[in-house]
Amino acid sequence: MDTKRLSSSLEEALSTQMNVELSQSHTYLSYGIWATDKGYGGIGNFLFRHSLEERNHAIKFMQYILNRGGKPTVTALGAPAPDPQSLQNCFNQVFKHEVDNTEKIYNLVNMAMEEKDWATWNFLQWFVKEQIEEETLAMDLIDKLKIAGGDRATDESLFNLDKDLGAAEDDAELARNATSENP
Ligand code: OFO
Repeated sequence: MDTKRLSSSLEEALSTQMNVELSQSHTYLSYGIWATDKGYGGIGNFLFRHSLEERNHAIKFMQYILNRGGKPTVTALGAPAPDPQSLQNCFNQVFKHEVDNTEKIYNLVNMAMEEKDWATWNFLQWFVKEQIEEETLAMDLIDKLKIAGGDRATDESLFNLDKDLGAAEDDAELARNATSENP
């Protein structure tokens, strides 16, 4: 008996996204190495943690496909994105990767809606919310560097930024989670 509860096209699209998450993880790992090598150990650590998060996203896709009776396929990983040219460029690229990924998630949501596959649509809502957080986090990186002086930041302000990011929360605070007690 066929117990698969996913269409072949969604099974393939979700499997592709699993591989996209793995390649995001690959790129953040590479950016982390770049930052650490440049002497920004805190920023490197932040990027390594982010790389791990992306891998966890891949596992979430893998598990969902398996739970619905499908079979994901791990494909060859391409080369990671090239090393950034500066911290500014690194943070801009992180933001761009996240926005590109949001587009991909939205396409999956559209597919699930067209197929009226509400289980998959519901599963994907976790990623819609996650992408809001990840885009906010990337915007925060850009803002923090701007406050530190951007390309003209002093060594001292970069030292402090590096220290802060090394210890930063991985999740961005979202306005919708604010309460009057915890604004
Ligand atoms: Fe950065 O995001 Fe995964 O999904």
